[in-house]
Amino acid sequence: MTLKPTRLLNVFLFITSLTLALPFATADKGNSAASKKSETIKITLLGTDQMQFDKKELKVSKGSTIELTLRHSGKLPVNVMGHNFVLLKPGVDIAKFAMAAMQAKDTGYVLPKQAKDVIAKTGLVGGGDSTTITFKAPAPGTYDYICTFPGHYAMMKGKLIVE
Ligand SMILES: [Cu+2]
Repeated sequence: MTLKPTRLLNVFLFITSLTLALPFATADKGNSAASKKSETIKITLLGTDQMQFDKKELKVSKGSTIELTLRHSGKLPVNVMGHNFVLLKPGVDIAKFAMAAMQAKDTGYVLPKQAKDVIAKTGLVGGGDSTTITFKAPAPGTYDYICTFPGHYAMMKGKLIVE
């Protein structure tokens, strides 16, 4: 009794697929170890019609990637009660920064020259809108975030803690 040609072909294909799968299995292991190191943390921050962020403190682990969604939970339009999220570099004077940013209506209330003081920022959102940004967690420490819509920073600010 001899094997039929189709059967031989099947055996051959089976062995080939095993050989091909092996290197990929090893590569997969490496990838999952790397992805564990740089986990993505999803945060939803609300801005309200009462000129408030719903969170005054955000905690993330070092090395993580932050996916931050800023959602305006109110109804007021962007020109009346617009909100953004601006994460400042350490040592930046919040009041000075916000006063200068007030002039920047055309660029979402952050002057282009202020980019050097900013780690990450969103655009402005009005009632019902949301926007999402992704950025790398900065070095361990505490960072200020504010809304730079004119007059909001005193009420709308919080701390991002990287640990
Ligand atoms: Cu605001």
